[in-house]
Amino acid sequence: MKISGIEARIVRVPADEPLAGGPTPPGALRDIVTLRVRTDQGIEGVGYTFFGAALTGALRQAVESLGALAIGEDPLRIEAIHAKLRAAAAGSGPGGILTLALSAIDIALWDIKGKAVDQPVWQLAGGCRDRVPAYASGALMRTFPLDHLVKAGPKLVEKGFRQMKTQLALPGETSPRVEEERIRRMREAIGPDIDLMCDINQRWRVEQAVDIGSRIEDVGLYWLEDVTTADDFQGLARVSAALSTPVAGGEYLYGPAPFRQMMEARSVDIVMIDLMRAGGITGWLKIAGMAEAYNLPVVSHLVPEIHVHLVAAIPHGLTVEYMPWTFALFEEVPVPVKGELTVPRKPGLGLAFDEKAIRRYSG
Ligand code: SMN
Ligand code: MG
Repeated sequence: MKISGIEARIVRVPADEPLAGGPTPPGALRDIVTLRVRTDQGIEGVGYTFFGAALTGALRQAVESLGALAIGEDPLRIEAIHAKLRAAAAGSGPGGILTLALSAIDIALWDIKGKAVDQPVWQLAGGCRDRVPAYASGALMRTFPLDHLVKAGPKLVEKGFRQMKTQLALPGETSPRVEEERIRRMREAIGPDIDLMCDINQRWRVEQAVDIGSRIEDVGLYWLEDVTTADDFQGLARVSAALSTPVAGGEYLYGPAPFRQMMEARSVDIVMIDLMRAGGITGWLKIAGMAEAYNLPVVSHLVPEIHVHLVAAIPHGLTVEYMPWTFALFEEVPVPVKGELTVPRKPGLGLAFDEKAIRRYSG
């Protein structure tokens, strides 16, 4: 089989918050680069990537330029294609747009591989479980008023979620007391039996993370995420050592290599892997293998429609972030029942682009 053609587009989907109707700014959009990889045997793979923001045009171009180099190659030889494309981009890697673009191609190649052998990706990638927990995310953001959060949390519980994530490091004027108050109110709203995660998105300094993290230990967070600058591996390790609350991190790292430093430094208790920054499914699985060797559980970042495959594939996958940002692209997406996702049964990723939606939202 040979790759015969590729097509990349920019699709701008509404930036709404469907899980609990969060107050998102009207007209806000999220830019996604979609990719189709065609083969001479009629099998087509779907891929996509994002995080381009103002550079989304450049990201699409990178996907197109790399994709053009893959034409004529055997789509089942994914590592060989990675090596060729990385070498062709020479010094423009390993991070940034090169890796984000490579991820779109890698995802499409795994989809093709699954379709070629008539197996879903979760089975090809390890096939450990057929159901995984999922947590609600994006519904309890730091920009939303607390009044909304205390209603949204119970709404998510009503929908069957047993786990959900909020954020601290509040915008505008805040203080350790204000931060503490918000997380306590959130906990009261959902009760003691729901797993509550909290994302800081790198906004605290190390000593702030230790201070606020210590004040809220008894809230019993399931994890505290990205408590300080993501590549300050020693700083993260100080926070992890100081708190009994598990510290999660990894979504901001590009490719497998920095994860080695992060794990060696004992920076986190839970390894979060972002599919696009990891270098696609190939990179994601390598990082997951490294985490297993360090006796650390793995959680996913965004893109639940693909991460359901990956978290289910491995023995130490903890939970899938259910953040439906990319759902508008597809005809069908996985829906949790009682807080759990069941793995897709169709070959490959089991995802088909919704043509009408793609046309509606393309630039
Ligand atoms: C996050 C990061 C980037 C986009 C959306 C959300 C956040 C998360 O860090 O973990 O969900
Ligand atoms: Mg995060």
